[in-house]
Amino acid sequence: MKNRVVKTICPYCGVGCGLSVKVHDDQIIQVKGDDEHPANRGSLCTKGATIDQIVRTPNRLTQAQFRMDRSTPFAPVELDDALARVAGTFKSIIAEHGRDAVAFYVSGQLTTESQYVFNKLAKGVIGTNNIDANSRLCMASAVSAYKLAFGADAPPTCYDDIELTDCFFILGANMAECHPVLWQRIKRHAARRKARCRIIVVDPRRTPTAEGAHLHLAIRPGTDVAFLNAMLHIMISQGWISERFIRNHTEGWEKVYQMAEAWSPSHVAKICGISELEIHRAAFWFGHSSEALSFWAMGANQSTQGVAKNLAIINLHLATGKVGRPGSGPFSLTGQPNAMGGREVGYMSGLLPGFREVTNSRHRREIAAIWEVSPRRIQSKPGLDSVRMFEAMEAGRVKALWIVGCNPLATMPDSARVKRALERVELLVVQDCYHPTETSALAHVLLPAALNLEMEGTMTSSERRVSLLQPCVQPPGESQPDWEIACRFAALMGHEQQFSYSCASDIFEEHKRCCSGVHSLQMDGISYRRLRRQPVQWPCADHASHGAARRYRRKVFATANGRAIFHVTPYSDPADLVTEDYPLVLTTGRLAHQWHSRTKTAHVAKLNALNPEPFIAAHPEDAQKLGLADGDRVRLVSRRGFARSVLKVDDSVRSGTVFMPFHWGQSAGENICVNAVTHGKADPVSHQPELKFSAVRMEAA
Ligand SMILES: Nc1nc2c(c(=O)[nH]1)N[C@H]1C(S)=C(S)[C@@H](COP(=O)(O)OP(=O)(O)OC[C@H]3O[C@@H](n4cnc5c(=O)[nH]c(N)nc54)[C@H](O)[C@@H]3O)O[C@H]1N2
Ligand SMILES: Nc1nc2c(c(=O)[nH]1)N[C@H]1C(S)=C(S)[C@@H](COP(=O)(O)OP(=O)(O)OC[C@H]3O[C@@H](n4cnc5c(=O)[nH]c(N)nc54)[C@H](O)[C@@H]3O)O[C@H]1N2
Ligand code: SF4
Ligand SMILES: [Mo]
Repeated sequence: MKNRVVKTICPYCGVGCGLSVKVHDDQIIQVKGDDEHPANRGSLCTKGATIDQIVRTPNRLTQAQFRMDRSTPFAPVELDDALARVAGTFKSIIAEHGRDAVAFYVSGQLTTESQYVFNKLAKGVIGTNNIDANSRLCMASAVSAYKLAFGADAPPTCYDDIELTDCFFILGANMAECHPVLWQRIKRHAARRKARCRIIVVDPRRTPTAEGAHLHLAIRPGTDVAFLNAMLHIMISQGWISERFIRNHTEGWEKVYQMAEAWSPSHVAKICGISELEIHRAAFWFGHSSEALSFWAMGANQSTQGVAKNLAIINLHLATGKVGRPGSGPFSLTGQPNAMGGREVGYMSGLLPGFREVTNSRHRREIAAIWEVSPRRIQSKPGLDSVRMFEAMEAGRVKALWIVGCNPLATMPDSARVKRALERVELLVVQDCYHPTETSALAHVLLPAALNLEMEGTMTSSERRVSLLQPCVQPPGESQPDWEIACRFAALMGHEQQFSYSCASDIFEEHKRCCSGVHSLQMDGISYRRLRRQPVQWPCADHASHGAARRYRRKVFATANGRAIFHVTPYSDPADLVTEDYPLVLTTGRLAHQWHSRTKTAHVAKLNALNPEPFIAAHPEDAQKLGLADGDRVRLVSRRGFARSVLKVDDSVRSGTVFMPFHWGQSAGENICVNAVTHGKADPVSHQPELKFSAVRMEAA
């Protein structure tokens, strides 16, 4: 057989790099960056470059498996048999306990088509809004903030703004490790512009990103809102704001102006544990540069102040008029490869496709018409968000859970609680590409999913760019694209007609209909045929036009009166109390060469050589106070549980703060999972849990 070259998209992060994959005889023989893809122009990071090794692993789940109870081993079954059993149990649970006794937990790592179909299955067919996504742990706060400030979700910016800005303001994002290809672009641009371009990084750790910055503000974890309010305070007092922009294009300024007055830099310097001068410098560079581009990720979103942090960043852009023009704007980074697709299809518990809400009766009617179901099928009350979904399972209210593309036992906060919840449900269905994972080991039914590299579909990157995935190799065994499994199930539930798609493109066309007429999300100009030639950004009204690289160019926002809205952002302390018993702050996060719970990266020798094992990083002063030395076995104890690892004495974390990566789940060793320590308290608006702040003590293990 001849070699073929297939163009597809990296299955890892939200940068959305194009891949050019050489295939021989159903085997990937070479992976390169796609020179023509605008996200990466040929570049790749270590993860993208090694995807050939995650495809044919010994633990690929290639067949459906079933067991009556968790004490017996799994037995292989035909996929349709497995689905028939799931359908039977779903029906009897619904008959006895109602539709909300079942729930779905889905993923930003699925294609848009799969996300769309699962959402339709839950909200339209079964009639429960109990479908939520791992995005709740990831970008829920950004979604809420964009809607509040601009009237519609999604960043107004694009990657090409990188080469047009004078100031990068990076807060709570470690781009060098988590969005490496974008970071390379930032570094290249800054090097070219020399003193005319500044990089500011706000992070309690001196990450590789902070090492590459001109100014690193190592604020105390959780104090961002105070810091951002002080930046606004300085910009107002120095006259670096744009009164014209504020007057003509915004509302709510008066209250924010008054609020900012209270946040003097001297006061805030104490709260944040940095010097006043540093705040002045950051404000000067942001306020004084012609253009400023803000990037943020989990250091902002994963917080009980997640929405306020987002809004406080957006306030800076609105106050200076640095939005809706090339080189400027607020740019939240999506983490997963297709978290943005999930936003389009509305796969979280309160949303419907096309930026609609379940609480809005017109929205329900519009979507019910497209789904060909009765509008009464779609419930008007938001379903359970992820954290509450697991609480409801623990309490026995949710009795069946179907997980698609998530590993919550390893990745949700407070894993003891997650385990109790998963063990209590009468039916746990896990649809994954691999088995065992921490979560799949507790399942009753396993459904074999194809990998992104084995299917057609679309994914949308951080910059709203839709790219086409094309199958490089065949899915092994009986594994199938997630959407096909959902459609087969829907047929068994008596809804064959509404799920009679012959290919992924049929689903995309239906998804487009949901977005048609929604000005800020139009996709009418995007089709598989067009995507085969090149990826396209939305909104894109028709085939003749390019997708919009930037939004709000005319300074007309998606709010009712077209004005962007300032929001008052009061500062409050994180939820978990730091006390004598729990004197340290644990923050958690990522390493450059591992991906989440490692179901994929564990198979790649090169990546494991680079980030071989878990550790707990602590400042030398904190280690010394406790009489601990580098390499000691230690454990972190919180009010929920503990996690152990090897101590890495490291002055790159602030004194008083410790850091542990969350890549190693329970299967990597006993008591090794950091999420045994974290808690589920969440932002009151976005319901995103505070994975970046837990009070702990450290002790010798
Ligand atoms: N290599 C790799 N890349 C990935 C992933 C991966 O697993 N591995 N996952 C992808 C996904 S899903 C996501 S969501 C993104 C996440 O990308 P990032 O958000 O960049 O990654 P994190 O390490 O979770 O957190 C970022 C930083 O927030 C800092 N931080 C903690 N608390 C605070 C705080 O209170 N304030 C501020 N300002 N900063 C704080 C941490 O020290 C950390 O350096 O990465 C994506 N890319
Ligand atoms: N302590 C702490 N915890 C965190 C975070 C943190 O910063 N700190 N970050 C949070 C964030 S931002 C995120 S996004 C979550 C991620 O949380 P998860 O999504 O739960 O983590 P993954 O390990 O990526 O799990 C994905 C699962 O889906 C499978 N999978 C991959 N691709 C597919 C597919 O195409 N189809 C199917 N059916 N299965 C697939 C994988 O094998 C794996 O088992 O973790 C969160 N948890
Ligand atoms: S930067 Fe992200 S999308 Fe690009 S190759 Fe690396 S993991 Fe893949
Ligand atoms: Mo994420």
